[in-house]
Amino acid sequence: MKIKQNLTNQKWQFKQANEKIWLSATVPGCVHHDLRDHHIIEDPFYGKNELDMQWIDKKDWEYKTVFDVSNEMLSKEVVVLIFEGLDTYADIYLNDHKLIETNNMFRTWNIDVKPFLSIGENTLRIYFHSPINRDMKKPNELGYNLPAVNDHSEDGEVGENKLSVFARKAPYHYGWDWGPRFVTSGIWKDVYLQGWSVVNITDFHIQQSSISTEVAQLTAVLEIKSTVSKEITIEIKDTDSERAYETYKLEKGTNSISVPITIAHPKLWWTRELGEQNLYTFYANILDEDDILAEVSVQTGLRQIQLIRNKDKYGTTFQFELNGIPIFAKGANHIPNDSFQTDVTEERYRHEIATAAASNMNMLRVWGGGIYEYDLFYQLCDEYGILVWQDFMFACSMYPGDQSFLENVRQEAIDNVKRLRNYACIALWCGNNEMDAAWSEYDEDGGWGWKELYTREQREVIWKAYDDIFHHILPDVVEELDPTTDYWPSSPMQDLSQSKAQHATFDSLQQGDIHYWDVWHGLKPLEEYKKYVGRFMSEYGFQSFPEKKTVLSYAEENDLELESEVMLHHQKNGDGNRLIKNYMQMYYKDPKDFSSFLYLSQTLQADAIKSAIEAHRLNKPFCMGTLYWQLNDCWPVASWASMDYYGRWKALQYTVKDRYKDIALIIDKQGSECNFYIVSDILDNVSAELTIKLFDRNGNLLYENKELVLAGANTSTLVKSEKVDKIIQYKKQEQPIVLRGIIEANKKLIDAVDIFFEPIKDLTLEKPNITYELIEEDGVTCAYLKSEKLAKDVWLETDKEGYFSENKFNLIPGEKKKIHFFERSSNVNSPPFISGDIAIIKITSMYDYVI
Ligand code: BMA
Repeated sequence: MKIKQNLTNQKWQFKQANEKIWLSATVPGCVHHDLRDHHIIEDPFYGKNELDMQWIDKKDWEYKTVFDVSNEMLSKEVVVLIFEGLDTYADIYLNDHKLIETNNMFRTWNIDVKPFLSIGENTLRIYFHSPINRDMKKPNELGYNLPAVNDHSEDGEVGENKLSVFARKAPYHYGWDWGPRFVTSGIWKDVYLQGWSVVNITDFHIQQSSISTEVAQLTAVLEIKSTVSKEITIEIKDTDSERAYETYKLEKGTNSISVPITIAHPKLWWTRELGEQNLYTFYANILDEDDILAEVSVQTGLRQIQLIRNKDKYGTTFQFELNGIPIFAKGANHIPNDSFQTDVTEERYRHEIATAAASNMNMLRVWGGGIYEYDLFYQLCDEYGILVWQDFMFACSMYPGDQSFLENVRQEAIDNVKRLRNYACIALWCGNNEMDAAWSEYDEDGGWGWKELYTREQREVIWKAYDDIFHHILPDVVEELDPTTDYWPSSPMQDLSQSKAQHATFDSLQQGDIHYWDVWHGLKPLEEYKKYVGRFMSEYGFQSFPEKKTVLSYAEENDLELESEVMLHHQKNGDGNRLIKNYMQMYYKDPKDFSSFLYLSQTLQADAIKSAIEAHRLNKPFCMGTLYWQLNDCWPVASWASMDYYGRWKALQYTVKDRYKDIALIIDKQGSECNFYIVSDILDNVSAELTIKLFDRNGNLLYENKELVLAGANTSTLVKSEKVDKIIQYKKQEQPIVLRGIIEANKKLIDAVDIFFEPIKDLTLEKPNITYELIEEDGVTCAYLKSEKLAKDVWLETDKEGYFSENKFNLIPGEKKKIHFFERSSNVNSPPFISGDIAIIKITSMYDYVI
């Protein structure tokens, strides 16, 4: 049987290569992390510290550890040293013998080390070359810079040299329009020794050939290494069914073996809204008579997931089907949770994925400028029923195409497809982010103006590299190693054979996936979200600032103005603050002060994304997915995120939770008409009572109408249209009036939505006087809130970490709203959120923030 000796989490040391003194180090970790622990650098996220830390990536660094090797380990026929991740250009020495040089952060390195080990003390030393120095000559050698629009080379003091494209290293390390530039080096994943004799199972894949509720036809594909040629029996079993046996003659070397498995009446894996997240554990044992020579296990969920692109009356569908059921994808784009990935604890991952589930999501896109995520991320998505759209790690750049680069990419794809293909959540492999659209090879006038910068010959070379990677290498790896999962070359793309400009145009809405950025980068009004609805909206976004407590983690009280150096430093989208200000002027009255600006930036972001989500959902099934940009942050910053670096929910996170409800009422005002839609993501028809009430600011009921409505399963149904002038018969000076639409089924509230008839900017709000009572129910204290006057966008604050059952809601005089609190749990053995006592420290609303 194989044995493992972990070399992480033991005594490690590090030093700058040309210095003498070794200091203690943490592995897994990175140089920045260790320098910070030794107070050689300060908090990288504070103030403008980022700029003082750019020297680190221009130095070489060394790490070493001394470890004992046992007799038992050395008695094994094969001993391998395995690095699950090295960031990035590393020379590995074992007892001063150089083993290999590495050049890809995303690959796993397996090295046969038995000849270089001795019983007792051994020294492992890793020499990290500066990723900047290593690649510095490459633009010159190439004769030009490759496009890399988010590479902040100037912050990194390397002028125009866009080096990110040369290193197979997380693109966001070099800066992004929400992220700082910290080009790290280090051992960022586990490292261990593995010893085995005779046979070893090095890979175990459960390929899901055909899945239905009656039967699952599977193939267990094993990669087995053997030191002998010999007959063995393979036993495959799962959590609760029959065993399958297969006798096989192993050859010396690497063997690939397929064993068919059938499971009758399998318990299928479903997304959160559709059913249970049933998971199976499969075990593979290699038997030699009665002895177990090797064993391995893997967990997966049985499901069929497909991207369906069929011609229909509008164009071509772009929808995921799970076990034959069309899914409307509700979710967000995920970026790495930290500039220093090894700081992301298990608890932070759980918090993120539990937040996605609590926000009624069923899909996350692991975007291509970050990392192939840790296994834990996908395990949690499997557990919570959240699909993953998985990009390969290429974004907003063009890459070199020499043979060694291409081969490196191919190996990277093999490692990661193999590592991730057993997760039930993996719904799609996507080649890259926005490269096809930015380059736009087949549309001379399209794209971001990149190809125009190159000569005809250079253009050909650059496009050939693109074509090789995204139309050959990556799809071939997916086809070979994960043939039941679809591949899509780039996001966004209209079709497999052509590309148009990134920004949606009316003629591109009928097919493919869309990144719609004219609202925000193009300063188009929010109403445009309604016009540009495509088949699958894989990106669109709107920025806001984090809450004050988070701002104060990087700024001092006297930095608290929009144009201060520190605030500008924590806004990486050059135009960001101007855009927030412009939009705020368009839609809101002026903020009273800086704190008000922070609050209003959040409500504005929530209002913007709400209108996009509603437009996308009510167009179901024309549109079958909405993934806003972006769920999380990698440091404290102004960004498009719905939850900040500390995992604190912005107003948008609450709005998403509300607008992603599996059954939602959407009121769409079109001119003088109000259209009431019920959008359902569940598989039963919904018969509900729709109530429409109109209130004045004192809570007087001006109008009420109730009727029974029927909404279709898994679609959007227009259940009622009403002329607005018919229902609003009030005098102008009595505004604001609010229309509340409510849907109930079996006397249970399903959804309630408010709309106002005046633009928010024109609303005359009065001091609301919000009060609350604390009441203990089911062992926890919750709050009942009420207000004397109409209160818009009520915002509750607490000093605990966690989330309220609702926030950013309106209070109509006369209503009592019950709010409870879910506390973030620091204990990974308990659920990520626990129902806890509410402790409100502040209640405000729009009235408090505007002039
Ligand atoms: C999209 C993303 C990111 C970027 C975001 C905001 O294009 O793919 O590259 O951070 O927009 O500009």
